[in-house]
Amino acid sequence: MPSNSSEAESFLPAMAAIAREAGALLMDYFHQHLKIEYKGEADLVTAADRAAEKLIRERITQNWPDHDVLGEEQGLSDRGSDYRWYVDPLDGTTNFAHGFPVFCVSLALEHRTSKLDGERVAGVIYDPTRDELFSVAKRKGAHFNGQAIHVSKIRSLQESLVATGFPSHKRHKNPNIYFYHQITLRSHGVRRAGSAALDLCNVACGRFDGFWEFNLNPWDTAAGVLLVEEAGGKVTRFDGSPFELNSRETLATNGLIHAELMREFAEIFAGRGLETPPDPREYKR
Ligand code: 2AM
Ligand code: CA
Repeated sequence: MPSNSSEAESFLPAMAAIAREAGALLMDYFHQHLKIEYKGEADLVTAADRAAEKLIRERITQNWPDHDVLGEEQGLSDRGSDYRWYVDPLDGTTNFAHGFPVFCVSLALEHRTSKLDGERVAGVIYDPTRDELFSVAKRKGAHFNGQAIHVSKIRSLQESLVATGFPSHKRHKNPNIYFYHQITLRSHGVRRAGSAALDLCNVACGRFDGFWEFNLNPWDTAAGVLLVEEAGGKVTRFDGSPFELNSRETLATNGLIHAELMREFAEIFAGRGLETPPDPREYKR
């Protein structure tokens, strides 16, 4: 099958329907969870994650029986196809577990043109708590609930609202707290809402001017990175080199503050120290 932009776009209605159906399923679990409160939290989350991924895999297989699927919960089903789906059935699991309504479903489709080369051609991210659907097809632009979207026009970090995230495990090995500190001092603020896929949506539609995170997995970024790029933004590693799904560094911006954030990151990596904490007489003033 040829991979062209019209073909990529033709996947979107079915992708959106799958994401909406999985989102509705997550909301059923979410409301149950609020009633259950203290009992079986981990089990419930695992059940929601697994049930949503099972549903998504069933729908993909019904529509495209030969496509490969890589999902957060079940790993890779390799059927030898040129097409591969990246499935995050519930991005924002920690939020979900605590009843904090910031989570989503993320689906992306990659077309491999050779053994080494593949490009993401389409993606959807659905936030069932707000009924917000973000969709993207390669060379066909990014959309939010059917309207074309574009990244923000903010030109300096000082005037920017940006976002980052922290992993739920191995936080002691994550250097991001230093970045969080420095960028907080140099911007309007750094939000940390707990869903990388939604953070990327918010860059794409201009609510955030930039986003960065360490160690994300392919299913967290596959749809959102394409969305930012098609919305006119830029996504690279922290040193500006090309982003890949296994890069372990994601820097996504409106393009205009990209170089400035890269310079800040280079300085932090080079060891510019944290300012010492202020004396209580300072911060109470
Ligand atoms: P999840 O909710 O699907 O686990 C938090 O900013 C983001 O990082 C979320 O998108 C979250 O996805 C992801 N995340 C959580 N724990 C992680 C880990 N240990 N390694 C990599 N990404 C993680
Ligand atoms: Ca995730």
